[in-house]
Amino acid sequence: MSMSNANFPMDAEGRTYHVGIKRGELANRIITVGDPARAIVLSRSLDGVDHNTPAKAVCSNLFSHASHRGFLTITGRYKGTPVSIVAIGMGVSMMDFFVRECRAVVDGPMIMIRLGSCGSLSDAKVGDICVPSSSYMVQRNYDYFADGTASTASAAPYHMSKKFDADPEVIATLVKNMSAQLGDNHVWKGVNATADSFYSSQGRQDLNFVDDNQELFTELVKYEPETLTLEMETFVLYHLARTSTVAPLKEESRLTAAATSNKHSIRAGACMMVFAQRKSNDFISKEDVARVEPIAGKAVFDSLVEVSLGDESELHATEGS
Ligand code: R1P
Ligand code: URA
Repeated sequence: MSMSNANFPMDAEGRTYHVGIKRGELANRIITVGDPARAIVLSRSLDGVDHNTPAKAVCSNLFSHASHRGFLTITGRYKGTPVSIVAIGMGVSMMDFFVRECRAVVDGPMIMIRLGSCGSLSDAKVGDICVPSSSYMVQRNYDYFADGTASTASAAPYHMSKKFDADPEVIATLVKNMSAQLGDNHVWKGVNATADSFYSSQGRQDLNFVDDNQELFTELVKYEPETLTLEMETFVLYHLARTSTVAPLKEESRLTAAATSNKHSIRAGACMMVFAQRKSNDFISKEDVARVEPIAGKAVFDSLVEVSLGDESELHATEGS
């Protein structure tokens, strides 16, 4: 694969370097998930899908592209509206690749909703759905662990960022549609914490490493009493949506953060299925994942097509190619 433009690499066909998609292959309305198998489960709700397609395959009448870096993009229509599903793998860097590369190849406003899994710090049980209206980032403070520093450092071992908000209408629509599918008592609102590790910065105890995280849950709840969930991507989605510009800036009119308007080209939201109940130590069963995933997926698709994008500049995404 030969690429040009070191600043934003693309190949001769206009495919982005990591997600591997080009203009015309992606809808303005996107569900993003971690697991490619979840993307395939969700794709079964798209219009015109052949339900005899083998379980692990994408139906041949949908557009799909698997990139060399592990991203899987599927595009079709839901109730007549073009939508895409993009599986990104795990972690904040993958979310950053996804948001920036998808934004680069689509014209007009976009909506991106993450359907992920999470750990619950609240009373939400395994199989319940959490819909966070904002997210902060929990990062290991690497300096704290530098040789000879930990015992004397006054800094804390983990750093919590400021919160960034989701789009309120997207969140309200997700809560409504999730409640319709699962019942009010299985849908939770609150704040998400995105961690830079599944282990240390999510308070998991691992005696093979010095993590100094025994008090982390207490610290998180003290920092933000409405902390509901711990996972690994949502903060970057909310953060980038809130720093997205209405139209690509011209170099000469580059905005500073302080001057950025409150209008953005990306509307973002997220919801997570509770896989790990961190207070009771329960973990979800395979059967519960298989039960909840498609139902939650339908609620996300319903929300994705219900929220207005502001104008009708939606791409007519490729179908059947
Ligand atoms: C960790 O097991 C992964 O699960 C969660 C975390 O954010 C992390 O990516 O989300 P997904 O199920 O979407 O991957
Ligand atoms: N994903 C996470 O990041 N953490 C959990 O505990 C479960 C899923």
